Amino acid sequence: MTRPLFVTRPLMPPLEEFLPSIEAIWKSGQVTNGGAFHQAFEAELARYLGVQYVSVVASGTVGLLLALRSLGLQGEVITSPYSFVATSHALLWLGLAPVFADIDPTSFNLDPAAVEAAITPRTCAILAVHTYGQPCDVEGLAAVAMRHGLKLVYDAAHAFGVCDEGGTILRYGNLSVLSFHGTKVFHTFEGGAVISPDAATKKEIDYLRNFGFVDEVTVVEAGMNGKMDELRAAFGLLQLKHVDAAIERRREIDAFYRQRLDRLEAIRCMPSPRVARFNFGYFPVFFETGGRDARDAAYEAMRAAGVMVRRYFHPLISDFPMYAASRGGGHAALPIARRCADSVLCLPIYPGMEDSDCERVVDALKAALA
Ligand code: T4K
Repeated sequence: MTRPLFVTRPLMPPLEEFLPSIEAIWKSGQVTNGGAFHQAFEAELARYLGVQYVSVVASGTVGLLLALRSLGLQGEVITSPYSFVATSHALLWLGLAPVFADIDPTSFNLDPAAVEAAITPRTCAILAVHTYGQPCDVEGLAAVAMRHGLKLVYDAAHAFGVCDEGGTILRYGNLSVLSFHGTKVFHTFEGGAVISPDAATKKEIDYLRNFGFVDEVTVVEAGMNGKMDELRAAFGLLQLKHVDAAIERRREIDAFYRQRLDRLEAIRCMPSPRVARFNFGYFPVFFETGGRDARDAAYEAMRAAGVMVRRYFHPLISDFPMYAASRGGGHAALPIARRCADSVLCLPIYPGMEDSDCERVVDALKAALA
C-alpha cells in the first residue's frame, strides 16, 4: 500500500527543542491562566505579526466568538458561504442571523457589491473571510461598512503572516481572528488569536476570554474560558522560530505545482495573490470543464491513489440544514460561490513534502484528468 499523502501535515519542530519548555512548565507548576509562556508568546507573536494588540485564545472558533461578542452585535451579519462552517457557526452561537452574500471569482472572498445589495435595516456587521489567505477587497468592504455604519470583522484563520505593501492584513476591520489549528501554516495543536485595534479592545477581549475577571473579586462581563494553556503557548513560541522556513518550503511547492499544472486546460490554479508576503497555506485548483462530476471523479481517483485531496469548501455553508432558513441559505442563488464549491480540489501542500511527493500529486492529478 502506498503511503498516503494528506492535504496537510502539521509543522513539528524537533522534539528535543520542545523538551526544555516542558521541563520548565513541570518545574513552575503554572500550567495556564496567563503564565510566563503565555505572556512571552503573546509578545513574540505581536512582534512577528507586526501588530500591537494580540490576545491568544483556545481556538479560532473561540476567537470568533470573543471578537463578535465584544462588539455587542444584534441582528443580521453578512458573511461568506464559501468558508469552513466555524465562520457562520460563531454567528449562530451568539444569536446573530447569518446572511450569505456571493463571492468574487478571483479572490474567493465576499464581493463588496453583493454585500451592499444584501444590507437591510437589521444588518449590524460584516464577517468576511480571507479565504486561502487571499486578502479580501479590504477597501471595498471598509467603504460599504462605513457607508452603512456596520462593524467589520475578519475571519483571518488562513491569513497568518500575509502582508500587503502596508504590512500585515490583520490590521483591517474592527477585529481579525487567526486559527492556530494543527492544519494551519502556523499552529499550536489547537489555538488562535484575536487582533485588536487598540488597548481598550484588547482589554475587553482579555476579560471575555477569562470569565470577565478583572481581579479576584471583580467580574465585569459574562466571559467564558477561552484561554490558551502554557504547553501550547510554549509550543507557539517554538513554532515562531521555524515558521519562516516552513513558509519558504511551501512557496517552493506552490511554484512547482504552478510550473507543472499551469498549461493544463482542464483546471485553473488559484491566481497568485498580489501581496508583499503570502503564506501558501492551500493549493486549490478549479475544474474548468465537466463541472462537479469531473471534480468528484478526480477526487475519488486521486484518493484511491493515496493522494488525499480535499474539497475546501464544498458543500457551501449555506447548504447545511441549520442555514436553510437563513437569508441566502438553502437553495438561494450564490452562483459564483456555488461554482467554486462544485469545481474546487485542494492539493496537498505542507513543509514536510519531498519533491518526489509533489511529483506524485501531479502524476495522480494528470492520471485523473486523462
Ligand atoms: N474559520 C476558517 C476559515 C477556518 O478554516 C477554520 C478552521 C476556522 C474558522 C476555525 O478555526 P479553529 O477553531 O479550527 O481553530 C480542518 C480543521 O479542523 C479546521 O481547523 C480548519 N478550519 C479546516 C479548514 O480544516 P478538517 O475536517 O478538514 O480536518 P481533518 O481532521 O480532516 O484534517 C485534514 C488533514 O490534515 C487530515 O487528513 C490529515 C491532516 N492532519 C490533521 C490533523 C487534525 C494531520 O496530519 N494531523 C492532525 O492533527 O477541518
